[in-house]
Amino acid sequence: MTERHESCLAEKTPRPRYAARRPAVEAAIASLAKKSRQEIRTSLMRIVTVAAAQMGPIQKADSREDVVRRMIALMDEAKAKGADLIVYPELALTTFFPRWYVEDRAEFDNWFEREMPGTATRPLFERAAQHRIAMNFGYAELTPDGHHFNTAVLTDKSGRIVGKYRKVHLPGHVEFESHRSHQHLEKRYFEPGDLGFNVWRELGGVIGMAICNDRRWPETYRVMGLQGVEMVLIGYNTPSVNAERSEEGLEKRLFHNRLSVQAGAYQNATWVVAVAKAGIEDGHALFGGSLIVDPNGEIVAEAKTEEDELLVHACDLDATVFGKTTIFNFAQHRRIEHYGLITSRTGAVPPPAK
Ligand code: CDV
Repeated sequence: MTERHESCLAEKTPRPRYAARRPAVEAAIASLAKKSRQEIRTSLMRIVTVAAAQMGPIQKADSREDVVRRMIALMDEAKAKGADLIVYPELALTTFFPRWYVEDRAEFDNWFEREMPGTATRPLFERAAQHRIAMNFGYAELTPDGHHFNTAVLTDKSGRIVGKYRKVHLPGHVEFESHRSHQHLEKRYFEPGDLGFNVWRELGGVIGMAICNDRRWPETYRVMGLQGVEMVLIGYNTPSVNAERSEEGLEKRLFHNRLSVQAGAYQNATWVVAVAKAGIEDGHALFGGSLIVDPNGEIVAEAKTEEDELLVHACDLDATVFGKTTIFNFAQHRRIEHYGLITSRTGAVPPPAK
């Protein structure tokens, strides 16, 4: 072989180029080897298998440890069913305490968490990391500087908190109101959230959070829709009867629940996972009806009980693409020059009477 021929062959050999790429290729292979089959499938196909973990009632006397044990049992079941993400209700660690009127601020601080995870919740985070399952749950947050929020967190699959949301729309009232069949004192216990409606890149998609009453407001979904949200996670505690209209019972309340969630999903071409705390808490009824809604606004799974109950669905995040690029292609069709009142006016002001 001539020298010239040898150098030609040397030029053609892919070895030097591969050698340069080798560390990256080996790192990719090593990281793939660490992933489960489920995770590889998820990363290639943008499937997020979500478990909506409806919870039955939590009584005033139940401890955080009791509740966390129930949450872990639901998580074990979710993992066995292949879930990537488990979604628990609003204020998942306690009874829905804003129904109780208390004068003494110190007394009601017992319902709040000063750290997350704390002693009682650490086992939940540890189990999530062990299972490699992301989670979302709500709790009452007391900040180091004394602020009270109705909060939800999102963790990644290693149990690290990657996102926090503080409830913006607080229903109810501040003082005891005797005309109501039950009290709903969220405005007494909490300040309105100060973080806005953010989204996070997690699980191969764009994930957002909201809490309970937020689900009834189109602005909630649209602000996240404008950030390309593909899955909205919402926990709730909703009394089965309207405190100010006793004839509005369970059926109508469940209808409004579906209506709000389905409209939010369809109009923003996003998955929505809405999860209840349900059943009779110290004599007060909360409805169930947890549901997973697809980006077309259709219900793909719905709870049947008012107990701890798991709904599992494999959500294809690419199912959001059609709506986002056609009828709800915001960039193409929205007319923001006509939407000013939405951010400049809070209450409705009808035109002057004739
Ligand atoms: N926890 C809530 O925000 N509950 C309200 C009730 C009071 C109407 C809800 O919108 O479901």
